[in-house]
Amino acid sequence: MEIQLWREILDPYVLAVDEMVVKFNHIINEYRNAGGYSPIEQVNGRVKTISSILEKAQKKNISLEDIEDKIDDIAGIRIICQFVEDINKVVDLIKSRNDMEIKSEKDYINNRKESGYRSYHMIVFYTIQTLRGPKTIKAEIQIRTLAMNFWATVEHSLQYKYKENMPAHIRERLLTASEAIIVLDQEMSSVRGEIMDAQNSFRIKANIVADI
Ligand code: 0O2
Repeated sequence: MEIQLWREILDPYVLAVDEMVVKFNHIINEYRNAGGYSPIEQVNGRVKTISSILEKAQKKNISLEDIEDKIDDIAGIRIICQFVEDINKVVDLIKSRNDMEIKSEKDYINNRKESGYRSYHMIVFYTIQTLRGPKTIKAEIQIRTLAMNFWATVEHSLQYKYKENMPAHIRERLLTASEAIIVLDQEMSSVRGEIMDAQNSFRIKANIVADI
């Protein structure tokens, strides 16, 4: 496929990712400006690269015409939370919006993947406005804690390094690390109230200083 054609296909996804990142960042600001704790710590977005789309299409036997139909994560949003409890809050928040319609959900928090991967996935329909009128695309929203993100980032790099041939002892270590992440998230949850109080009073002080 020609590069110009790819650009035409991917441009709406670029706009959708940009818009969604702005909106989620705005939610963080709304919480913080109200002096509250934001269940969203940070948000990132990316459009899948052409080579990664082609790789996935080949792996899943998807023809080029079916790419938009069958690949749900061309647009990807990653929402990072401090605590596991925040994840459900973010899920509810997304469900309550009228600019994102839920297509499907996967709960890898309570149903950890074989690799040890944990995260909450939502596929949403999102409509953007183009010169040719509205276009609805799909986006994958991954919601996870900072600790889960640490694990997934390291594991993703190792997957990339070893492809299909990750040595068994490394896979075992990653599983052990994934269990440690569950314990870490539980421990952090047990001090969640304390941390939120501390963060709120820090922000209030910082706002007072900024106002002076
Ligand atoms: P990348 O490079 O992050 O874009 P799908 O392939 O999406 O149609 P699948 O594989 O059942 O169907 O979807 P799933 O399990 O919801 O996974 C989609 C994405 O979740 C992956 O995208 C990863 O980003 C992440 N993910 C899933 N499993 C793992 C895992 O074991 N380890 C890590 N680190 N991430 C995982 P891509 O396209 O595979 O990769």
